[in-house]
Amino acid sequence: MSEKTTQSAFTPDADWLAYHPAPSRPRFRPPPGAVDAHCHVFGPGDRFPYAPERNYTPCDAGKDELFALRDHLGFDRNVIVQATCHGADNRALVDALHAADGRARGVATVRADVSDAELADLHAAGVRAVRFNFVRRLVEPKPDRYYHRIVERIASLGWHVVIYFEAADLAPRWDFLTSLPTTVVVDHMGRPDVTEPVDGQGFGLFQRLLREHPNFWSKVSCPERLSVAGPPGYPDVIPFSGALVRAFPDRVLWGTDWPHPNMRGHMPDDGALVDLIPRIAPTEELRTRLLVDNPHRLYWSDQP
Ligand code: 0GY
Repeated sequence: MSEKTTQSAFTPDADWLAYHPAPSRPRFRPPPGAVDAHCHVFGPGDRFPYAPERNYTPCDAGKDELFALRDHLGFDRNVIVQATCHGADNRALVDALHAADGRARGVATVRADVSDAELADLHAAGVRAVRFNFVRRLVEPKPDRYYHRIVERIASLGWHVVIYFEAADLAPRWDFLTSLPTTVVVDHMGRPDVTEPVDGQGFGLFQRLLREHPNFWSKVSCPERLSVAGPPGYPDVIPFSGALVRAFPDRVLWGTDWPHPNMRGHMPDDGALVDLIPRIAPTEELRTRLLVDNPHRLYWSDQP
């Protein structure tokens, strides 16, 4: 990892892969109102410094680039997820939400001692969830009671929880996860090992989580991160995301994950990712639920 600076400008990690400079225009046209429900903004670092406690330094990927990608891909709205490189400093996220003119909602990272005034400001900007991240290469997870305190703080706002964990964490964290009283959205299908069968032990347990706990949702995102087979079709991931779309059509979300932090080996073409949607959601009805109805219900229910 390259040296981290506290200056106003930041040097990306030496092995950092920048987002695709010219994504293709997808052949699949998303339905009106479609939402990219998992993407990030990074910096720009001279305006919104990266957090001192971060585990990586990305290249800047700001709101203007994100909104240009949204339009290029044929989407209408974004759900912008706070990334660990900004820690619990949500200023870049809030700035993007204000600039989006109602066409973006946010998922913030807050500490357990967040003030009511800060929560109210985040809500006014368009934040509707907090993110708990248990991926150890990104953050040091805290004791369960820390997250429960945050859940108590957000309850009155009607927010939900977005969780990022790896497949091996599901069994040990089962009791904690299933104790959460809010809607819970799991990032990237809980990161299955796609060399195992869809109905194998690992992904079987994840499907059981959704089957037995109707407050759980899943993002059917990140084929590029999970695939062993690789681009452009990521064929080994399609059965996993397709199974969730079919089994839980009202509790799935789709996102690009732009600007694809910490990708190793290759950077996906965002247009090619969009072209995979009809393969995981083969009917118009499934696609409308995945891209429009579900994210609107979760993030824009207070607004048409
Ligand atoms: C993602 C995935 C990653 C990073 C983060 O907050 C983050 O830094 O979520 C990752 O490295 O797998 O969803 O953006």
